[in-house]
Amino acid sequence: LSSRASTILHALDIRSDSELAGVYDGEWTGSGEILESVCPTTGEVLARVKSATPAEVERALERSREAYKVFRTVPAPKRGEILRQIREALAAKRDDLGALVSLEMGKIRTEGEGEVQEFVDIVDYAVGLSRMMNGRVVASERPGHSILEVPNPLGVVAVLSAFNFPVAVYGWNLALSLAAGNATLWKPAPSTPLCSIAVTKIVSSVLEKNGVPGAVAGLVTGGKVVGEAVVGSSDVDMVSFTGSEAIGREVGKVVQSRFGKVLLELGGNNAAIVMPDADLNMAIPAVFFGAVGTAGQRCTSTRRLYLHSSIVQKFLSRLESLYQSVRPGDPLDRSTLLGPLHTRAAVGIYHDAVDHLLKTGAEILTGGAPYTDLPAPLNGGNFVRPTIAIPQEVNVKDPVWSTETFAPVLKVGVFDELEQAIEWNNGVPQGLSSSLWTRDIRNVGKWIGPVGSDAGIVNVNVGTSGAEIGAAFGGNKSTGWGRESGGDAWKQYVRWSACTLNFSDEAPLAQGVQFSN
Ligand code: UN1
Repeated sequence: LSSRASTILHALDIRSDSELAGVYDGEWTGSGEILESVCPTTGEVLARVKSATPAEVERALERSREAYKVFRTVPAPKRGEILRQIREALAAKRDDLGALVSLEMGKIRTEGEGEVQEFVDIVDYAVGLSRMMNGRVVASERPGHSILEVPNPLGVVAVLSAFNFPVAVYGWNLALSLAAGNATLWKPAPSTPLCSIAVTKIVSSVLEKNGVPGAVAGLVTGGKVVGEAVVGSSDVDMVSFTGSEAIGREVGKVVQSRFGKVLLELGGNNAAIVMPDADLNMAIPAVFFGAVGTAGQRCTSTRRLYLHSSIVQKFLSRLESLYQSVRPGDPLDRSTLLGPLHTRAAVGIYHDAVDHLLKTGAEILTGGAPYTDLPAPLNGGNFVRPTIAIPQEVNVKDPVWSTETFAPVLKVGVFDELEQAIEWNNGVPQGLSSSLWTRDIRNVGKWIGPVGSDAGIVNVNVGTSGAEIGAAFGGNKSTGWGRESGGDAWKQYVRWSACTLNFSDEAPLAQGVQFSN
């Protein structure tokens, strides 16, 4: 193993000289198919992980259920105290875990660390929540009666997370699920097993110290078969899935058909709209980060840019020079802004997208090809040039505009009226994030109101990506309508009971119904 990799793995107590156990259900096991963790920057195999067999998935599900039965009786503020310790344990490993995210996923250092920070933040939030997951008392129409809406723990929550946020998105779910008194079973993306093992080690050591069953935060690594077993299991009360629209559609159907709860976080195809009065000194760097940050691999990445006709030239020439200043490099190196795509397959997807743009007559302003001349060891990585393309026309029904390409390809369209740009913003199947740049309050009112953006995230003078944890995160339409992280998202992680209590000596029926003569 390169010293670059071994230092990081060592700091997180991950031994990569032998095959690693990829299943945790209170004990570390795993005897299934081998998953290779491949560094996207160099192509180096970082570790080989033994994923879950069907029998191991079964056992993990059983243990999760048992763990839930114990954990649901722990008072919520006590669960909050455990969360507080998890927060401390994560914060202590922030740099090492952030580096592992960069090593295994490929995002740059500050973003890898930011991802761990996002986990820390949501755990902080959940600590507070543990004393605030309140139900309510409803006025009853009957004398001597009272109605309570009571939140109780839900059961087992399965989290199927994506490669692009291999730590934070699990964190969003784990934090709320723990506060709510559930057991959580994590099925991470098969290409980021090390992140999930490192996180599970940190979390389980805190659980153990507190005498809580480890299966409260279980892990089953694996591919499609493991995912299907988890999603299809009636032992799982809620499935929280992050990934593509195509797979999300299947997950949704399977969980719905067994009447489970499902929370979907699917494709984003996010637009930024820039008005003539916008502060371009703010808007241009924000679009640059939104489109090129994380090498375009956030579900919130900016994929469509709608510019007012009066500022097109100015905007694009400045954006283009930012694009041209960016150099690919090792994401672990603090000066790098552009890391690799996560997989070889993603390079193919990038190629296909650029091909399709060219075939349909788009102008490629900059980029359009992978890097071919990088020095070793970066020549083993999946580096592509961030691309700006101007399609011939804006036709939101065309795949050029209507599909999410998980790579740094930004498409530009030109408008004259805000109404037109909003129509384009809303005209695609997805509805995750959106961003308007303006200083005119009338535009803001339009944008955030009933005739405005139909996305779940509607920003003003803030880019499409990089949301804080405080508000609920999620998207509408084919993004799946799920909400995670802050706001009222926790309400999905509990089961609600409406309890009507009668303290009187009579038993009247509601609505004045009489059933005696
Ligand atoms: C994702 O890309 O799946 O808003 C999540 C953001 C991050 C989370 C992205 N806080 O970009």
